[in-house]
Amino acid sequence: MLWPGSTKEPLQTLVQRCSDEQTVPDIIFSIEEIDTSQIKTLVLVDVRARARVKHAEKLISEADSLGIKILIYDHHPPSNDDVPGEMHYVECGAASSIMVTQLQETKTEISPQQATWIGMGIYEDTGCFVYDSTQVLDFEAAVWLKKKGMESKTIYDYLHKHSATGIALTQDQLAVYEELTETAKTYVIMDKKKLQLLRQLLRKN
Ligand SMILES: [Mn+2]
Repeated sequence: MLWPGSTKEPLQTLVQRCSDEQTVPDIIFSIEEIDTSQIKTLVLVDVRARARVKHAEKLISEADSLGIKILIYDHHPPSNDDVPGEMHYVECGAASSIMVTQLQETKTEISPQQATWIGMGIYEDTGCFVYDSTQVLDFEAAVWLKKKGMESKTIYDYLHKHSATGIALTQDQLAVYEELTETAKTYVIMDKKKLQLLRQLLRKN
């Protein structure tokens, strides 16, 4: 999986969390890391504008001569800058929803963890289903993922920390947040029974 540089850090966190999954692909951050002569198909997801996939430009421009087939799964509307290839365009709020239709069509089974990560794509890209671009397909995809074990709490926790959908934290702020949560200690100042007694006393006075 060739990944654009901009989302490197959150992605690394994600990959670490998924490391117990056998199906997590190797992440490649630069095209220079791979032997392009071995590539038969280039699949673009959530992008169709050539200007946004500069990191894969080498493969796109040489696709014909290298015999590489290009498949595109995207929910962005067409433009003059479209990458040439076999386009699978669906009008919906999240490319993840399109991928869910592919999983449904091919009757591919997924784990609860995979359902959670795919679901996160839908929550993120639809602003938790409130953006105007959100379509019926996004809701239907989420229903399917929920049936496969998608964990809403994990999505809430992750988006809250990493996304503009929740509280947007910078990498520095996130580091502080993580240090604080990791080093936090619990002190019991007063137990529940004493607290209730104190409240009763205060009420009487
Ligand atoms: Mn998208």
